[in-house]
Amino acid sequence: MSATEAPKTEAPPLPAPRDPGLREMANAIRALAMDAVEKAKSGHPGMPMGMADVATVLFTKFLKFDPREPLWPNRDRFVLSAGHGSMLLYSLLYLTGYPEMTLDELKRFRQLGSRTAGHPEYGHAPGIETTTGPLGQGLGNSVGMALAERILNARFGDALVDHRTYAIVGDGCLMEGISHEAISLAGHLKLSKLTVLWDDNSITIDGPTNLAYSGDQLERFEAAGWNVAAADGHDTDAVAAALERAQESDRPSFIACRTTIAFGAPTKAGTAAAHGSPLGAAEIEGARKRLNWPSPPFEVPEPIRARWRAAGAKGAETARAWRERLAQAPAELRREFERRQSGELPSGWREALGAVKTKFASEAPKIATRQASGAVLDALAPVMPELIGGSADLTPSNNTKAKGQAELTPKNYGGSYIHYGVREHGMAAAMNGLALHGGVVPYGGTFLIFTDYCRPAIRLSALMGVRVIYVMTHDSIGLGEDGPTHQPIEQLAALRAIPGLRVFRPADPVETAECWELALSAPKTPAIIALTRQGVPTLRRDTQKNRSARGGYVLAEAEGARRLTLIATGSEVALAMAARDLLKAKGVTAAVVSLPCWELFDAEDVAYRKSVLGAAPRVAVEAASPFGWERYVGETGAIVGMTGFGASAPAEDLFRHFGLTAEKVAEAALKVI
Ligand SMILES: Cc1ncc(C[n+]2csc(CCOP(=O)(O)OP(=O)(O)O)c2C)c(N)n1
Repeated sequence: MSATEAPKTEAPPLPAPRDPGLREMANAIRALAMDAVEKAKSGHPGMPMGMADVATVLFTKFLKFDPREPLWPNRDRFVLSAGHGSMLLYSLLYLTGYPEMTLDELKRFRQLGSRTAGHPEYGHAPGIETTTGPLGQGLGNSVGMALAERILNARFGDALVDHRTYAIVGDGCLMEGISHEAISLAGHLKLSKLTVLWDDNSITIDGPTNLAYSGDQLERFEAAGWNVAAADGHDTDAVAAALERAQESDRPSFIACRTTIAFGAPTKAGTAAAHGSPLGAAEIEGARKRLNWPSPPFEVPEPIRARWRAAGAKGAETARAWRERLAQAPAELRREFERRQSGELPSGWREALGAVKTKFASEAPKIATRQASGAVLDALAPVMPELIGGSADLTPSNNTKAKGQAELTPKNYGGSYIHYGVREHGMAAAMNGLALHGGVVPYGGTFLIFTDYCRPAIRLSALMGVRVIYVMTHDSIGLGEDGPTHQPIEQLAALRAIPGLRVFRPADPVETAECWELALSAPKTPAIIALTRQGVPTLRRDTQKNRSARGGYVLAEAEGARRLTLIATGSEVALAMAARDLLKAKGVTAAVVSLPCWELFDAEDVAYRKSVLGAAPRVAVEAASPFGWERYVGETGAIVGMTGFGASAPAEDLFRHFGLTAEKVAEAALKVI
């Protein structure tokens, strides 16, 4: 039998459920999932049908939520990491009474403009805490959410912050590499209020998991410092008992829930055929019989619907009691809590940043922009308690730890600096979770080259529109001797290709402060700040305006009629300035444009862009792939960049070797005018 072929014989009747009432409620999920997938002619019925019992126990007995107040800050977080099972989440939101998740939305599953996208999308409907679908990401997010809870609990106390985070993962989530980073980070940090429920059904798309996996997940989690348990995922008592025990653990909890994919389907249950295709009319009819669910499609019998609604209504009282506690909290604490929840930054942060900028402009240091970034953080950390920094084991290189920032440890969740370990992907996914949770503003560092190790999570930061700041240093061949494995070439272009992400590459210390200001003041936009390892001169002496805010600007106008425009970013802006001098000596008047952020510049109106770029021929300079620069230099311009990989040598030798010198830029310029 092939993996997707269903057995011919019909399965025997289902064993009697432990709790018929709960089974009926779970069957409502099963029916809605089958019907919605069937109507859409696409989707994944197997997972929701398999995990329906587990989810019913979680949502009726454990999860603290209020559909009428879905953003209540102290709610438990629920993450469906196995995002292909989205109908599980949508059914739960509908059944428990989230007003925006209507039956009509379920009927419009996977259709354009519906709230019920193929995979859960953050922002489409209240109750969807994060975007999932790329397997394992949700698990990574849940670690960040559980961490945010501990951080805020340390600051605001049990009365205001005391909730749990639950994630449902599948075999796929656990096979993905990111799961390793996520679970070992959570275990290390002893995130005891995180509970992961595994849909242990031994099925993936290709067939049984033993085609590709022979490890032991319980032992694996245990080795990572988790509390582990196993339960029959269709035995509601056993699931409830395991969830109960998880509440007592001083470690994060992992519960393997043994389930049958597409539980109830007569011939496809337990097979890969039920993973990602509509079951088909005959199979659905058979499932309705086996599950004793005679109702027509999309109809939930009133008594069962009423029980679900009652379960959904339970949280209102808990939410009300919490609001009362907030109202009774000392005024200053309450204001600070509310400010942090809203994402509004504290008064004084711009002044603190402005002071560093002024200092840079007056002292004009020749320092690496990573050092300038470190100085910015030194100034911001004391006035921005919500800043939660970290690095994937490159703290001294990334300059990410501000003076006075305490380390966050399992003994001190009040710290604001996280040693993420060598776990770039886990760090990025956790930062998404931190930002989604709210109350904190995460930033984290590694080398720019290793954005490749974070990319799936960076992409989701952009897709969701969350304020995560990636501090990515060692941003070109300027890092020198570490060589081509460490020298980013195509990374800037690849990051600029991600919609909704802002890629900043500041030229000097003043621009570094400006880019930080821009990254922080965009509450719904993630940012990459690409920073140099090597020293760069301070080019900007003016500080009145944030000139990086328009993405690009004329740093030095041509002396006389402009015959050429040199455009550069980061460390190459100084190089362009030197080329401008060489050209001047040859009688060519050139302007230099600094372009620290393409995305902001492209959002400016045509008149502004034209005024900056000018009508004269253009030459772009960036020690990276030329990919994409054509848009600014046109067909008649030139691009001085890196057409291949770098090499291992001192930085100055590399810039010379690869033709990234003022002389070469001037030479290229003379050819285009
Ligand atoms: C990173 C990533 N790789 C591949 C996929 C495609 N995909 C979706 S579900 C799935 C199999 C997942 O198996 P499992 O988690 O066991 O789900 P189940 O079959 O039990 O529903 C795959 C490979 C994906 N969504 N994300």
